Amino acid sequence: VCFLNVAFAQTAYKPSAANLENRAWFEASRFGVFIHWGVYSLLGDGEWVMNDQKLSLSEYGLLPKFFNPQDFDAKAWAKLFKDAGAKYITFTTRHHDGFSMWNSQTSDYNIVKSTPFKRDIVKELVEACRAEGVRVMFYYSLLDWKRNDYTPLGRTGNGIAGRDLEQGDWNRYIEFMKTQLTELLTNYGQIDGIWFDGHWDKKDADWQYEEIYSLIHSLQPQCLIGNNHHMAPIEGEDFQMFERDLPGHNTTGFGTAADAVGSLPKEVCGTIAGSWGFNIKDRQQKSFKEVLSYLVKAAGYGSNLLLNVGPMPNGEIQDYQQERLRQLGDWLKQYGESIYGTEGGFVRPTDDYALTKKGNTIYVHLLNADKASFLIPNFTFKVSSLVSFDGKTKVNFHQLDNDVLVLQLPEGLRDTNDLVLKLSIK
Ligand code: FHN
Repeated sequence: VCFLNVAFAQTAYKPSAANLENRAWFEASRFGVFIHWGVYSLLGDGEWVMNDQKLSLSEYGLLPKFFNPQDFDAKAWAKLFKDAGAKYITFTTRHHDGFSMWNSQTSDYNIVKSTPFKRDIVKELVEACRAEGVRVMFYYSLLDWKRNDYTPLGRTGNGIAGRDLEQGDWNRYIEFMKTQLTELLTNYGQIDGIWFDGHWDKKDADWQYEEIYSLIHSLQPQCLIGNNHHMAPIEGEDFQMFERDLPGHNTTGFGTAADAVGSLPKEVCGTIAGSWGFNIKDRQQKSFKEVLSYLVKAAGYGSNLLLNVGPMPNGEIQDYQQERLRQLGDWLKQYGESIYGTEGGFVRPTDDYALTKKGNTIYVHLLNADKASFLIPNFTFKVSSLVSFDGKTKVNFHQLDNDVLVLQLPEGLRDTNDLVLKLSIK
C-alpha cells in the first residue's frame, strides 16, 4: 500500500504557479473566438468533407494546390477579435484531415510546403493577435485521416481510400504528435492552451496522455490543456470543455452529465453558423440574441464561451459572422463588467435568466424581458437593493421564505436582447 501511495504521489499532476495564474486569467476571460479554417474550407461543405463525401487521399490531396487565400489578413482578423471583446482565440492548427497550418518539419503536408500560398498562417495569426493583446490557444486533432501509422486501432476514416491499414505504428504516431506539439510550443512564443479533439475516435487506445501533457507543461508551464474527449477531466488537464451544450446538459449526445462537471475552469464551444468549417449551405445562422444568450448563459454557469467562425477559402470571415462578433463587442463595451471576471453557477440559468456575481453585486440577466415579472428560485442571498444597470431605475422585488426571488419590472424597463439589472447583496 505504501509503495502504491509513493508511486501515485510521484505521478500526480501539480499545476505550476504559472499555470494556476493562467487558469485564473482564463476563467476571468469568459469569451474567446474559435476558428475552423483549413484546406477543407475550399469545398464549402464543412470540415468533415473528406469523410462525409468519402474522398480518397489522392482526391483530397488536390486541395492544398488550390489553397491560396489572397485576402487573408491576420491583422484584420486580430482587430476584429479584439473589437468583439474576445480575450483569446483557439485556432485549428491541424484538424482531422491531418493538414498542418504551420511550417511543420514533420512532413510536407502543410501550408508552407504544399500550397501556393506558402505563408505560415499560425505565425501570422499569433503575431497579429499578440499585437492586439488577444491570447492564443491551439486546437490540435488527435484523430488523423491521412497518416498510415494512425490506422490500425482506428475506426473513423477507415473508409478513406489510399490508406494502408496494415502499416499502423501507434508509437510512431504518438512520437509524431509530440514532435509537432514541440514545434508549436517552441517556435511561436507564449501559447496559452492546447485544445485536443478526436479522442472519441479511439476511446480505448493508449493515448499516452501523461507523457504528452507533461511535455506540454515542461515546454510552457502556463499552457492550459483541455481535451474534448466528452468525459470528466483526467489527470493533467487544466480546464474542462463542453461541446455546444452548456455544462451538465446533453442535447447533442456527447454532452457531459451534470455529475461529471468538475471544479476546473470551464469552456463551452459553439458556432455562429450551423457547422464549424465554412459551409455554403449555411442555413442555421444564429441571430445576435442567440449568440448573446449563449454567452450570458455560459457565464451564468461560470463558463467561458468559445464562439466559432469558419472563414472562407479567400481568407475572409463571412459578413454576418463578423457582424455577430462586432455586435457582441459593442454589447460587451457597455455590459462587460457583468460578464468578465464574474462568478457563476450559484443559480442555474434558464432560457429566461442567468445570474453572475462580482463581490457584493449580482448581475441579473433577463433574457425575455417582455415579461413583467420573474421568479428566480434557489436564491439564497439577502438583497439590499435592485436597480437597472445604469442605476437610474429602481426595480421592485421581494424574497419569499423558500428562497424564491420575485422581480417586478416597471413599465418602460425593457430590453429584448438581455435586460441587465444590478442587485446588491448584504
Ligand atoms: O469532429 C470535430 C468537429 O469537426 C469540430 O472540430 C468540433 C469542435 O468542438 N469537435 C469535433 C467533434 O466533437
